[in-house]
Amino acid sequence: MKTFLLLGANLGNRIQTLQRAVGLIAERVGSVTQQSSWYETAPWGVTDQPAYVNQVIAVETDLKPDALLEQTQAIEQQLGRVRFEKWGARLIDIDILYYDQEIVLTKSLTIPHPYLHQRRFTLVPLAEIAPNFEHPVLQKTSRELLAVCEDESEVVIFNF
Ligand code: A4P
Ligand code: MG
Repeated sequence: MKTFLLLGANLGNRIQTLQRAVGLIAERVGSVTQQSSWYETAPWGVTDQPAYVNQVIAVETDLKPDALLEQTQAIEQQLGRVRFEKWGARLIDIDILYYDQEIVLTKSLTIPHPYLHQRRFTLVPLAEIAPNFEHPVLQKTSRELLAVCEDESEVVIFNF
């Protein structure tokens, strides 16, 4: 199964945290087949927090969605994530954007990710690596979702 994951970090050494997350995902989730550029993005939701670095990766995995979530949450824990408030600052956040074309709606999991189409910090890196992947509910490609997205928050390629 091909899954797309969104990685986000806005505290500490953000790039190093993302690189460590990709390494752990490759060990525990499956082969990482694509990685977007790193993007520095204005905080969305709670705006009074540092800028994020976001990246979208594609992973080929044998894990079922619930086992995938268990692994991504364990990796968040291992990388020292402490959750202070919803949408607030964090060392690392890993969201499951897509799991093939499947639609998953359980107590702990909503796939496609419910805010995917509303946030430029997700759509810009996603459209970079998967411009023609179709959202199974909205039936639009990443490129089409980005074209109609009303979010205007800043998303720029990360510069050292
Ligand atoms: N959950 C349900 N569906 C999913 C899914 N598809 N992927 C559940 C991952 N988790 C999913 O998430 C809370 C619960 O969501 C999980 O326990 C899981 O069962 P969380 O990551 O623990 O909490 P959170 O991240 O504070 O809340 P939430 O609603 O996930 O927030 P988001 O949507 O992750 O937003 N601004 C910028 N620029 N870049 C960012 O990356 N991220 C956020 C967090 C806010 N602002 C941001 C960014
Ligand atoms: Mg999250």
